[in-house]
Amino acid sequence: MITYYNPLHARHHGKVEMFRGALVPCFEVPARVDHVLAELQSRQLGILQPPFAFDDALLARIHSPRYLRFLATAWDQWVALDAANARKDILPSVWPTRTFRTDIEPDNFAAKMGLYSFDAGTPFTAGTWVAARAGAHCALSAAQRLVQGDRAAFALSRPPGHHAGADFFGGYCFLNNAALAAQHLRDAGMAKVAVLDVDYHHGNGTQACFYDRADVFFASIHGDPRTEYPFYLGHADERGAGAGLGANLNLPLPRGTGFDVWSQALDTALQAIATFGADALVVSLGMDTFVGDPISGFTLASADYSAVGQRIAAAGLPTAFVFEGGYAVAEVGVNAVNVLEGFVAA
Ligand code: FKS
Ligand code: ZN
Repeated sequence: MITYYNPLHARHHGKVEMFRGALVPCFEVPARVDHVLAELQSRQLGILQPPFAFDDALLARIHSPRYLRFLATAWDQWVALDAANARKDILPSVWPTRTFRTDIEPDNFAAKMGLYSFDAGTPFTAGTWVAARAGAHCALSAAQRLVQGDRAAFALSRPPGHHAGADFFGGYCFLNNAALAAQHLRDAGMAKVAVLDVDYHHGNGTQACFYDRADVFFASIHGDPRTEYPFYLGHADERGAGAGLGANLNLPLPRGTGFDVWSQALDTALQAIATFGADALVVSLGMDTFVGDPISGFTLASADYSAVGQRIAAAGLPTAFVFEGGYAVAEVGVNAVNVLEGFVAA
């Protein structure tokens, strides 16, 4: 399977995130991708290729121009405030909640950070834009590979993407790689595209990107938002709006759910995608459903991931895998590559 690996991923390396009233070391670290890369190489599964050259205009197919302008200049704005800022990550601390205006971009930098974010767990660092942009190009490249007729491709990059919306970052995500891949498949002429999100956390950003559209189906299996991040989206009654009604499927599951029940949800999601009649599939491949994950609550075992890959392959669709979460760093490589190997073997 062709793998688009983003060597610039390590330029995004947050120091701390806000967690339970304290700044704690980031969970989303460069070593995550290094472990997947090492496992791909030791099993000789991924054929590494540099991404295609894409015009950044493609990013604007999903993200708003003012948001992209902000991401591209945020670090320079931060350092311009105070040269000493260069040694610190940026974290937002003020947000426009209900009744506030979001149509006017404030001049104040902290206010801009809040306008374009939704949590204090997502540090913006010196290399965040460079890493996120290259990662998005990897996801677009994986999609392009399907356009050229490949059965599957893998975008191995970070930061992840599925929490990022048209004009906001959060949940360690800045550019929505899966949404960009799905949109690219649409723009290349695939009439119907499905996104299957198997990360532990609901892909609120991806859902929001396509919620009122009939051409992109979004299915997600995740921790129940009543108790699990990102909390404010991902309920079962969110079925899409307008033309998109029926093209959104949320399958929230309680903390503690194991592979028996989780895999039934996977079959439900894949059945819905088949009924939808997708021409291609984008998988938001989060590995934080693993029993050993430090911030999540499902109990999948490493061996289960081979079966996940097999079941996804059985859908018979051209499939772009896009790497998302997974914080049991030592096991994330084995688990992710188990999915890919299960897919290839099927
Ligand atoms: C731990 C605090 C929750 C935010 C968790 C973000 C999860 C991100 C992710 C992604 F795929 F985007 F990386 N902090 N109780 O895994 O969904
Ligand atoms: Zn996650």
